[in-house]
Amino acid sequence: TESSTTAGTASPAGADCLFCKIIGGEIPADLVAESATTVAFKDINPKAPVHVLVVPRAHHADVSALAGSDPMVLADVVALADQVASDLADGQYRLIWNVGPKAGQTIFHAHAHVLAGTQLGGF
Ligand code: DGP
Repeated sequence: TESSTTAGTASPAGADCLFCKIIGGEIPADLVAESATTVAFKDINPKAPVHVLVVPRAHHADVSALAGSDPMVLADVVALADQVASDLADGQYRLIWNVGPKAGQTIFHAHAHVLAGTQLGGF
């Protein structure tokens, strides 16, 4: 028989991937928006009045891997982030992708941070 793959899943969900478990409903999260390819839920440790993580359903380690293998889903993530910023704030936001531990990445399932709802400081 053929080996099974799920359409749109570039690599298998890691058994111990926290965000795969949230997407699969095994671990609860405060969902704020979703699309066919993407989910958005509140960050557990918010750094701004609106701090939402926008996450492709398919497992990719980081945005570099996502961009290389599925740029249309990357566009979906950005579009859902923009929608969340308009729904929960005023449409003005910062979008952050941490890539690698040196950048502060701790969850190795690609995700964009949407920060909004206040005047954000400079870098
Ligand atoms: P990063 O450092 O870019 O890998 O961001 C990971 C984010 O994930 C961090 O801001 C905290 C958040 N986070 C970690 N564990 C959980 C969780 O169980 N639920 C939710 N909603 N967010 C989490």
